[in-house]
Amino acid sequence: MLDLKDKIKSLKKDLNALIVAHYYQRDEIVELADFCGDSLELAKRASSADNELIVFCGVSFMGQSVKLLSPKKRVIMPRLACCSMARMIDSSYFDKSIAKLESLGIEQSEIFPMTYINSNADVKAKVGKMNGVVCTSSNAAKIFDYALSLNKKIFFMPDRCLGVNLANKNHKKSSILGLSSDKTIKESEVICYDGFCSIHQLFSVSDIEFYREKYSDIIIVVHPECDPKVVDKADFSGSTSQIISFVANLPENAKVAVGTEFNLVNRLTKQNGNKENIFVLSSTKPECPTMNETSLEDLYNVMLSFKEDMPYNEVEVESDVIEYGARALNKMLELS
Ligand code: CIZ
Ligand code: SF4
Repeated sequence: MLDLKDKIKSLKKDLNALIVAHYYQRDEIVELADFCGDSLELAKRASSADNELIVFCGVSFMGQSVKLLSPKKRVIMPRLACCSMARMIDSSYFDKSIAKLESLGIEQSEIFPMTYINSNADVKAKVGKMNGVVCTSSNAAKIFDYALSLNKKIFFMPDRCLGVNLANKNHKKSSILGLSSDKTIKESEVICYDGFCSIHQLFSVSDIEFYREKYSDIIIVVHPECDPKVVDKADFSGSTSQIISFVANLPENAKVAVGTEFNLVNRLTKQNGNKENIFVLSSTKPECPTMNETSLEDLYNVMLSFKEDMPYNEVEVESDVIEYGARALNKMLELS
C-alpha cells in the first residue's frame, strides 16, 4: 500500500502541480517540495513555472504574491495560515496611519510607502496605489537605497524592527507610529508601523551575552526581524537565504548561534554535518506556529480535493487588488 508521501507524489504527477515550500516549513514538507526557498524566490519560481497549479506550503501572503505576479495560475494552500506580523496591518490601518501622518502636517506627496513582503495583498495594493514598493529581507537594503534617493519620508510597514534596522544601517532618524512622540515622528526620515514578528522577538541581548560568555569565539547570526538591539550586537544579520550561505561559508569548526525560525536552524545543523557547533540563539524553541501548521495530511487532502473537483483553500485576490498590488511587487522586482 502506498504511504502518504507516495500518494502525494502520485497526485502531484496527476495534477501536473508544482509544490513549493518556505524554509520555515517542517522537514517532511520540504522533502516533498519541488523547490524550497524564501518568499521572494518562491514567488518568482512559482509564477514563472509552466505548471498551471501551484501548491504553496507557507503562509497566506506568500500564496497571494504568486497570484499578484501570475493571476491566471491557480494556487492552493494546504493551510491558509496567516503570518501574525502580516495580520497586524490591513487596508483600514494603512489609511488610519496615513491620516495620522497628515494630521501631523506631513502631506501624502511627501510620503513614500514601503511594505515588507510579509503583508497581505490589500496592503500591497494600498502601497501600489501611492506608487510605493514592496521589499523582502533579501533585497531590503537595495530597495531602501532607492527609497532614500526619492528624498521623501519613508513609511515602512508592518515590521518596525526591519524598518528601524534599515534606518540605523543608513544613519537615518526613525520613529514608530503609536510609540514615538509626534515631534519625533515629524523629525524622522523613516516612520515605521508598529508591527513585529513574535518569533524573532524571542532572541534577546542576554541570549547573545550568554553564548559569548560560554564560547568567546562564537559567531552570532540573526534575522533583521529581530530587535534592533539584538541586530546591533550580532556579527551578521541577513535574510534566510543569506543566513544559509553565510553559515555554509564559515570555517568547518566555527561555532555559530543563529536567531531565526527553528526549522531552518535545525536543517542548517543537519546540512552542515557539524551539529554540535550550530546553536539556536534562544532558550525557548523559536517555532513559528503558523508555518508549523502544515502537515502531510493537509498537503494530501488539499491536492485530493482539487483532483476531485472540490477545491478548497484556493487563493483568490480581487482584480483591483491584483492591479495595484502587482504594481508595488513588480517595482520591487525591477529594482532588485
Ligand atoms: O522573505 C521570507 O521568506 C521571510 C519571511 C524571511 C526571510 O528572510 O527569507
Ligand atoms: Fe510571520 Fe514571524 Fe512566522 Fe515569519 S516567523 S511567518 S514573520 S510570524
